[in-house]
Amino acid sequence: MANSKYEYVKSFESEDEVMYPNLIVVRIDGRNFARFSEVNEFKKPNDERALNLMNSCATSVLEKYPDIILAYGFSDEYSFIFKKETKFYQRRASKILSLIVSFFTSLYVAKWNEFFPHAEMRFTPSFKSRIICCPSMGVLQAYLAWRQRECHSKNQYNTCFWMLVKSGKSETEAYNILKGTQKQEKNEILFQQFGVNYKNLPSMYRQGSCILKTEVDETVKIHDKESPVRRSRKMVKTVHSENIASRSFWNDYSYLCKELG
Ligand code: DGT
Ligand code: MG
Ligand code: MG
Ligand code: MG
Ligand code: MG
Repeated sequence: MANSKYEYVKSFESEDEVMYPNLIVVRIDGRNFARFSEVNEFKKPNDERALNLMNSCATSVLEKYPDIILAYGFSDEYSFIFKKETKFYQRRASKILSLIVSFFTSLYVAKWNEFFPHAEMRFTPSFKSRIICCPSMGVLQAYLAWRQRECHSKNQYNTCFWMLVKSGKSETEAYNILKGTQKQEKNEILFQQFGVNYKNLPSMYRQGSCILKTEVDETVKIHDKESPVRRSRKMVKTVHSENIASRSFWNDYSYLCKELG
């Protein structure tokens, strides 16, 4: 109610606008997915259904909110990147965070059956979220490279770990074998003991998933008798084989630089 004697409490709301020109990134991450994945019997170390479910939810987020132009995710996490000029919810962190994380969680529950048609969901999922405020595109690129490196190192470790366990080692033994090993040593274990070339594993597991908003030109004919018209349409696409840290990624998708730089 306007001008009521109680309205002064509004001044106690915390100010949390992400100041322009900082870039807004929202990262969501499943809460206690170690347990969620166990209870729902996800395949180890990667369950394609679970990853595709995450990707599908993230795609829906991009389709719903035009200002989100890029997303990167792996395991139980996703980062959403807003275009630099966004005025979404007056750039207020708590509004943006709560909206994205609650929408994502609803999608995860609503889409579950599409990806796990024969398995009822056990254990209600929840996600937490945070805002990362990147002062420049260089920092954003470093942020994404960091998350992708995290994807790589976790996946390489988990791949080794579960191969050792499946070959008969106990979890403690597998843990001790891998303790302190470098990347190269893990690749050697995979190759020498299991004949697996790490590079040949699916890129979605090794490098995560990148969801991009691209503009495609299409020709449409509205009525049979009229001549076709060209129009551009925003399309959301998912790629797995990208090295986000590389210059070629940012060259290939140079329109992103226009929206972010
Ligand atoms: P948190 O985020 O601190 O509440 O705790 P967690 O347990 O969610 O830990 P986090 O986010 O560091 O690690 C993700 C967990 O989710 C990790 O235990 C592995 C599990 N997970 C994610 N994707 C898969 C999958 O495709 N298959 C299996 N088996 N596990 C997965
Ligand atoms: Mg988690
Ligand atoms: Mg954690
Ligand atoms: Mg995680
Ligand atoms: Mg309301």
